[in-house]
Amino acid sequence: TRDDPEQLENFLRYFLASHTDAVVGARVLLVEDSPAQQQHLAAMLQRRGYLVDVASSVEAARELMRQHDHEVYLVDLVLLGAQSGIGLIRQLRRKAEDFVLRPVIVLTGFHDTARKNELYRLGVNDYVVKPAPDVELLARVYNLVFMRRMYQQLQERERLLQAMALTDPVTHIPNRHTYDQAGERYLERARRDGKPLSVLVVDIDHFKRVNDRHGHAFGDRILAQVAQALSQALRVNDMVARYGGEEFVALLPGCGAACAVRKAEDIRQRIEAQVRTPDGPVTVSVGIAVIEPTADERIAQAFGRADAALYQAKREGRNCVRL
Ligand code: GH3
Ligand code: MG
Ligand code: MG
Ligand code: MG
Ligand code: MG
Repeated sequence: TRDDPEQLENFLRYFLASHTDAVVGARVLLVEDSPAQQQHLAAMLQRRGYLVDVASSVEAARELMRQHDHEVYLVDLVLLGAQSGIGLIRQLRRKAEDFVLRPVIVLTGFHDTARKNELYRLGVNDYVVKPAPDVELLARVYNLVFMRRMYQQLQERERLLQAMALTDPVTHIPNRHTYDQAGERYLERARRDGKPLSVLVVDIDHFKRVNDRHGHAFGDRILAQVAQALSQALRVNDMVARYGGEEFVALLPGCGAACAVRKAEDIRQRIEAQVRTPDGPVTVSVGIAVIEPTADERIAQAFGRADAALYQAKREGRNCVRL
């Protein structure tokens, strides 16, 4: 077999042109006690852009692991010092995710099937008998760096999609979907705690006029400002969401009638004081429903009562609070 890394590198270079961050700058930990092997492997990896930390013992490896995050671990079995590489490998296999996030290649002189199988059972990703051709080692290291980075990108993307699915893009507060998921949970918790839960429905007054006079983009900015004022008025355990259009819903756990009216009035005044258009202050009307812990009511029914109270507030002149 020919040891020619060049072919592999050409392929990687071609591949990297469209996956720019793969491999470049990957930090690997080489745990190897033979100075000749250390020198050869470190230089070979460094030439390809890897950052290489070298340790001759498990103790030295642990020290380097405290200082840096490594993307691949190359671990020899027989090392300097009291401990063999196995102890280090066990340390690198505590959580299921370690298999992807802390990939291990065993580097060993042993050609021993039983030992090899034992290490795979421990959860190592790969097993290389020394001396291995450079091209083989490079390919194996690359596979693991690539796997790790793809996994991280996937996780990042998932976090982003999750956040996008739950957040309203105009106001950056939770959307209706989040409210629907949270509502019943809030109610159950309030009942368990033997405390009331208040539902507030907040609707901007004459919002259609704002859009008609100043445009939809301006209207969007007003929506965001109202959402911000609402968030500022609430406590950490409260939740507020954009229910739809220019209507918001807030859940206030542990808040009975007097508390809910006070909160709603605070919200109403805050928005009137903080949010304005060239025509004057923006105002909201608020409808309130209180669910007592003993009441047999679904969150959707309470929302209906709050919405009815909101209509009453609209009928009775707007810029007011009704229970
Ligand atoms: P009321 O005081 O009775 O609530 O009057 P209103 O004008 O606020 O109520 P109406 O339901 O008649 O109009 C709501 C307006 O909200 C109409 C719609 O164009 C606007 N709107 C709904 N969603 C958005 C949005 O995402 N952005 C903007 N800019 N406007 C929106
Ligand atoms: Mg050794
Ligand atoms: Mg309306
Ligand atoms: Mg309105
Ligand atoms: Mg409305």
